[in-house]
Amino acid sequence: MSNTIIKSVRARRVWDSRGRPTLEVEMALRYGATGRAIAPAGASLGSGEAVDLRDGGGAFGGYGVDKAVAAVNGAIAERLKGLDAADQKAVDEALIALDGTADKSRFGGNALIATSMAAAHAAAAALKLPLWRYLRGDGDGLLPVLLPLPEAQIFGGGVHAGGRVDVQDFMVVPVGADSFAQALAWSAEVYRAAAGLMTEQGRLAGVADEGGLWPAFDKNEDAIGTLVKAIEKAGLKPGEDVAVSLDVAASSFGAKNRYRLARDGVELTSDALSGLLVDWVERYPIVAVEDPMAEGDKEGMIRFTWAVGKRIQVIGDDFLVTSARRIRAAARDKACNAALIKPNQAGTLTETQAALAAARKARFGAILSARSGESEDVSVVHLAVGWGVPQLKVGSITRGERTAKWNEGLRIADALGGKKGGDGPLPARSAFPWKK
Ligand code: 2PG
Ligand code: MG
Repeated sequence: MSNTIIKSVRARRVWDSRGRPTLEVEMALRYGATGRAIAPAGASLGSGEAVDLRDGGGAFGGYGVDKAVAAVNGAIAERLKGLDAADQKAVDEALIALDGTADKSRFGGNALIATSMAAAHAAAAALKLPLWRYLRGDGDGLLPVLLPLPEAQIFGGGVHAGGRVDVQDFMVVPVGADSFAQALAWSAEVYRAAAGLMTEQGRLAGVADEGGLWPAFDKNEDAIGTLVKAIEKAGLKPGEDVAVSLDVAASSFGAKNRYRLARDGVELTSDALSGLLVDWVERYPIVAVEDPMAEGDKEGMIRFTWAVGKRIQVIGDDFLVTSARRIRAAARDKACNAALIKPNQAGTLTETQAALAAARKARFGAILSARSGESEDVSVVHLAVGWGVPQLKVGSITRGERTAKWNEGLRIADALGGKKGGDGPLPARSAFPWKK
């Protein structure tokens, strides 16, 4: 009798890094194995994402999850009991059918993703495997296991910093690092150097939602300039050792043909915003730009990708919302060349994996990503390693909900490198083939 048959599913309210309620789902299998997962939550949301079920009303600003918890403890638990947790597809299909809505709004994307991930954790526990190893399966047995290349936030802006600057994430990508450990060490040195520069300029003013430094700048571009200075101050070569990556998150300050960069005091057409970003790409060591245009501005995405898509990653986040269908369409239109992969945008692991498969088929880059509202849950790191996703984005190198993920990556790297004395190679060169 299989030891991965689901015996019970229970949810509880726990708290995320913004102090908002979220839910944790715990799944118990026959013969005692258990697995649990916590739903993350975004702040800059794509309109095509799976919708979280929130209670509304006055408590917790409307962010309560009592209804989502009740959905798991009631209908979802009832339906999943007796299914095989190791059959992720069957579990996810049951969740999707039970919810019955296109946007997962009945039971909530939060209830579904926590349940879907808890099933994977429980099955891995029953088989006595680390989650990444369980997810990898047997098929890729001969391929080397790679650690993802980190993308770490140094300044946090946009809706994660009260709109203090318009661009949302100013990140570093340690393209020249030889290992996951070195990539993190370099990111930490740059963070420290950036904090030092902000102190010298009298601009150090706390941190944004993902632990990146508060962006007390006069112009958006100043943040990029300071980031490059910080890389140099850390004794690293901008572009060669450590490159810059931006998440413009343009949907949060504009839509088709009307983008208002409040910090720069300008209102730009899509064409002009593209021109501004291309200019930045030309003058700074930028290797990736995420959501350069608003989610509905396909023409703008095509224009920007045409201009720089051969040189840098143009990443779709709100634009693609981890949807296989949208990724296929973007590939046809040449509207970007990389996909941010966020499990809770899709709502289940099976749909997340389908989006990843579509990205691979399109020869897109892929970045497994956490959300701005996070917890100690480290599932995303295991998904990245287990599924062989070449890059990982989990916010800054500070704050427990972020370091929980980076540190889990270090543990996996150690476990992998134990035999050879190394700590697992990075796929850096393949993620950015135009770098050395
Ligand atoms: C993003 C993420 C992470 P959020 O836009 O890529 O930075 O933010 O989770 O708020 O969508
Ligand atoms: Mg984004």
